[in-house]
Amino acid sequence: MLLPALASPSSKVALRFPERELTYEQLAREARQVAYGLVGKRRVAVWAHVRPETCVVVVGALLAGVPVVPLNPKVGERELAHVLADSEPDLVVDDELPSGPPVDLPEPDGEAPALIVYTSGTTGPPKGVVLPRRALATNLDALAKAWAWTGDDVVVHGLPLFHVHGLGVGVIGPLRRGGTVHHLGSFSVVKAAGALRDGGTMLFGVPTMYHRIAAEPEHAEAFGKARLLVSGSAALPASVHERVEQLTGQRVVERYGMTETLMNTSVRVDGDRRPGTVGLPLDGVELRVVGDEPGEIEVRGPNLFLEYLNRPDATREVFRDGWFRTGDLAVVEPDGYVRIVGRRATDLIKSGGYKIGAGEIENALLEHPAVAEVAVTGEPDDDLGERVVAWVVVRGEAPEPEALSDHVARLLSPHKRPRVVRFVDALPRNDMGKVLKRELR
Ligand code: MLC
Ligand code: AMP
Repeated sequence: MLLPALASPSSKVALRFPERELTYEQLAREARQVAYGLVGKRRVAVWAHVRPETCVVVVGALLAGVPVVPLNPKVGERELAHVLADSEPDLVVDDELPSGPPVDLPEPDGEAPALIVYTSGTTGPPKGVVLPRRALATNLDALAKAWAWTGDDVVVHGLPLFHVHGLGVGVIGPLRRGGTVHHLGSFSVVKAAGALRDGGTMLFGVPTMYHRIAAEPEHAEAFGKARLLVSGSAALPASVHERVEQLTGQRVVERYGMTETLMNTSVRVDGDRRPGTVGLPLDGVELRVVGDEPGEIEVRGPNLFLEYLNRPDATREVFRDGWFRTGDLAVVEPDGYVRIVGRRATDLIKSGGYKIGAGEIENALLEHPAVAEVAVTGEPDDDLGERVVAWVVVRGEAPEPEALSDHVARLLSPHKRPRVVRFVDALPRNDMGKVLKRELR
């Protein structure tokens, strides 16, 4: 059973959001009502606003065995059109929740798709990653073991609910344990500190959030009290790790995951929290580094996704003899700790913990009338890890840089917008006409 705490629900708080709390009894009742309204549907999309209703719909769909596509509430028109055309939901849930008398349904099969999460590639539009129930169940249990995570834990975070970090690990995780999610509404250091002072035991965040925590020493004592500070979705710089330790007395636990694999490795609660490493493979996850070190990380195990929706070609490409090729480059230290040192594709950018494909942004910018040629790169950024930079050859008069950023935010998503626009006379190209991005950096 994926969510045992909902089968015999208690009066304990399951979901705590700024505007409303739901106990397990309330959540179970509301989710079973949603489940009634979803029975028989092939797929449902939900606008993943940060509010408890999003979790109620996701849980209702999990009870009903209907795969859920979480939609970024700020998604732009082009990206939304793609996600809807690709996933073909027979219902898109926004303000009005599907409803009816609460139903009890048999537990769906472990191989049944649970979530379809869209993730960027280097080129083309995002792909829908189809995650089965057993991936969620086994992965959350492996994390529970790694972190001694129980129903007594209150997980605090301010993550978006349309990715596996915030929704999978951050919401379904605590619900599987029978514990509490305390969502901040949106991330701020002050709100995170307040929630930890108010009973929070674990904090989940991306490195950008820890960078901001390290920059606000007046709240250090609250973070020092947490049972566990966990970072993931991008590399936590050693300098941030060390600064957080100096300020709070706590060393951040780093884990490494991916939409297609959920979590692969983590430092254990009683393990050595070495800066720059993501710990050991989780129970049940097999990990190997292929080729000369640093080599590519490949993983195998019950944590893996089923396929990219409607993309058998792309699915085939990422598997080698049953092993999933992550594209991440790593070395393994003598004691087995994994140290991620880079990425195979230069056209993937991780900004604020979001994966962003350069090609997708280039295609969007080329639709702007003032853009003749464009190349998008990622540049180191203290706060975001990397920032999206657009190198533009203009057609006619140069537009305001903000106009190009807004164009991308409107077509794709605000987090994909270029943070810097550089106008150039020409792009460096090789004899074949291919842009030499390395020369732009
Ligand atoms: C600014 N905004 C605009 C805009 N400029 N909106 C539209 N058009 C424009 N031109 C708005 C934004 O919408 C937002 O609104 C606000 O301004 C600030 O947005 P931002 O610039 O994106 O915020 P930023 O400071 O960059 O955000 C940092 C952050 C965020 C850390 C809070 O990057 C974040 O939430 N990251 C989490 C990503 C994540 O969950 N990744 C997990 C992937 S799964 P408003 O209203 O929001 O303020 C994965 C697997 C694994 O990786 O291992 O976990
Ligand atoms: P996504 O496709 O958004 O799920 O992002 C997955 C990618 O994020 C991985 O392939 C890694 O490149 C990166 N990532 C996640 N966690 C970590 C980590 N702890 N350290 C370094 N990179 C990470």
